[in-house]
Amino acid sequence: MLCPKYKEFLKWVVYQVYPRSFYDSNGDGIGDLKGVTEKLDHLKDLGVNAIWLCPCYKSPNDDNGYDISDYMDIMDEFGTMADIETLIAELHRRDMKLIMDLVPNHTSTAHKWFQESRKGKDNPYSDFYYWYDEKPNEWKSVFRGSAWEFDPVRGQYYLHSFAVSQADLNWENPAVRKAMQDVVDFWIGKGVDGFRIDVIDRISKDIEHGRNSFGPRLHEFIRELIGRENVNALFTVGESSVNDIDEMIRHCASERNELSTLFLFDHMECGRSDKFTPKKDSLKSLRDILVYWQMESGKHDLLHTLFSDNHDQPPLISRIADDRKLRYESATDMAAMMYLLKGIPFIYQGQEIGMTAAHYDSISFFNDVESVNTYREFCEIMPEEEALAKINFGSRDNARHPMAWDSSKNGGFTTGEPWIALHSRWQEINLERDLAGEHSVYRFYQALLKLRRSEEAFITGELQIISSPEDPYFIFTRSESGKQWVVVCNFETKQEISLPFACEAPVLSNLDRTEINGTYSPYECAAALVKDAC
Ligand code: TEU
Ligand code: CA
Repeated sequence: MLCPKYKEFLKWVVYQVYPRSFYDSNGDGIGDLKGVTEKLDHLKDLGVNAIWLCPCYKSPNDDNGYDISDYMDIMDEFGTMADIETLIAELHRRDMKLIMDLVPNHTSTAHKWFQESRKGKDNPYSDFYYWYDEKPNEWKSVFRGSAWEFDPVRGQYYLHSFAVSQADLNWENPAVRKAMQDVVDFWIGKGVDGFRIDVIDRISKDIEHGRNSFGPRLHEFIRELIGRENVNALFTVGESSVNDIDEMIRHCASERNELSTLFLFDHMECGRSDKFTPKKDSLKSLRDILVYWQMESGKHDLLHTLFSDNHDQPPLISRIADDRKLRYESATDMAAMMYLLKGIPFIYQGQEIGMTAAHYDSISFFNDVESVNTYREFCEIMPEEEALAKINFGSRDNARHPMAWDSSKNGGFTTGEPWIALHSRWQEINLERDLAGEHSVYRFYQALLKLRRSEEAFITGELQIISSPEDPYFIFTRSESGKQWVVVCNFETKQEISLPFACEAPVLSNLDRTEINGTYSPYECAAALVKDAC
C-alpha cells in the first residue's frame, strides 16, 4: 500500500519548463522567469498542477544553467529574485507547485567556492573539489575528452564529470554537504514544493577504486540531505542511472527517508543504438519497458515517474513513432500510453503540441556543449555531413529550441532575436496552428489530463495488462472502487481489436471513435469505462 505522502504526490501532473526557451517577456531573445509567470494560465488550462523549472540560478551558461556560480541568486538573463518570488506566489495562487532543479554534484568554476579553492591548500574551500597532482585515472567527461583538467592557478588537476567549467564538488568534505543543505533550506524558505536532483548517483564516488557514481556513501549522503524533516516532507525526484529494482527500492522506499522517486531512463534508449545512432524501433519497445517497471514498482509500493521527453533528449516521438504523416496520432497515442499508467506524469514543454526533433543543416545552429564537442570529435573520424546527421539525430538542442506559441515572427517566443533558432518545422508545429486544427494535440492532452484527475482509478487504481507481449498494440485497465477503465493504444499497423468484456462508448479517443471494439488505424487510441466491472 502506497504511503499517504506518495498517494498525495500521485495527484501531481508536472510540466517541465526549460526557461531559456519557454517565453521571452522582455525581447532580449532569451526566455525568462516573467515569461514563465505570463504563461501560467496556459499551463493551468492544459491541466498541469506543478512545474519542474530547469536551473535559473546565476550561471555563465556553459551548460545552460547546470553550471552554477551562485545557488542563491538568479541568473541575470532570467531576471531577479523578486521574479522567482512572484512566480512561486502566482503558482501557489493557482494551487500549482514548484519543483526546483538542484545541481549538487558540481558547480561552475566561476563559483566563489572554486575561485577560493584553486588559490591553494590553506583556505576553507581548499577541499571543496577533487584536486590531484597527477590524473589518478583515465576517466572521461560525459561531454567528451578527459574528466581531469589541469588548473594553472592551483597547479593541480581537478575533476569535471561534465564540461571543463563544471567542477565536481567533493562530497566527502562535510563542509560541502552542509553548504548544499543550506542551499536546499534557502529555497524551502522561498516556498518551493520540491526538488529534481541532478545526477544524484554521482555525489558519492570512489576514485581509488574507479567508481565515478554509486559510491559507498551515496545513501548516507542522500539521507543526510533529503532525510531531514523539512525536506523529506517535500517531493524529491532524483535523476540517476538506476536500472534495477533493488537499487530503486534503496533510493525510494518511503521508510528509507531518501527520495520520493527517480527518473528511470531504460526507455530513453528506444530507437537508438547509442545517443547519436538511430535504430529502427516502434512503440512496442516502449510498451515492454513501461510494463516491466509498472509491474516492478507496483510490487514494492514505489512511486513511478511517467515521462517520454526532457531537455536532454530528442523527442521520443521522432525515434519510435511517425512524426511526419501521423504526427498528431503518434503524439496522442504516446500520451495515452504513458500518462494513464501508474505514476506521476511529467510533460516536457512542446509535447502538448506534438513537437518533434528539429533538423538543422549546419552545426552553427547548435548551442549544446555536448553536441558541439561531439561534432568536433566526429569530424576527426568521419565526413562532416555524416557527423552533422548524427548530431541532428542525438543533440540535446532538439529539445531546447524555443517554444512556438503562434505563427507570428519567431513563433511568438520573442520580439527579439532568439538565442537559438526555432525548430525547423515551427510554422507547421505551434500552439496556435495546433488549436486551429480539427484534431489538436493540446486538446487531447487537456481531455486526457481531465479524465485522469477526475477518475481515482487512473491515480491510485490497480493496473492490469490485457494485451500480450506479442500483440502490436497495448491494452490495459485501471480499477478502483468497482470502476474499471480500459485503455487501447494501437501501434503502427491497422488492427482489429475486440475486447473480452463489454464497455461503454469511449470517453477519450484521438480519432473520434464511438465504439471501443473494431478496426484501429495506426496510432489510434481510446479509453472507455468497462460495463459491470467486478
Ligand atoms: O544530465 C545528466 C546526464 O548525464 C544525462 O542526462 C545525459 O547523459 C547528459 O544530458 C548528456 O547527454 C544532467 C542534466 O539533465 C543535463 O542537462 C546536464 O548537462 C548534466 O546533468 C550536467 O549537469
Ligand atoms: Ca528575456
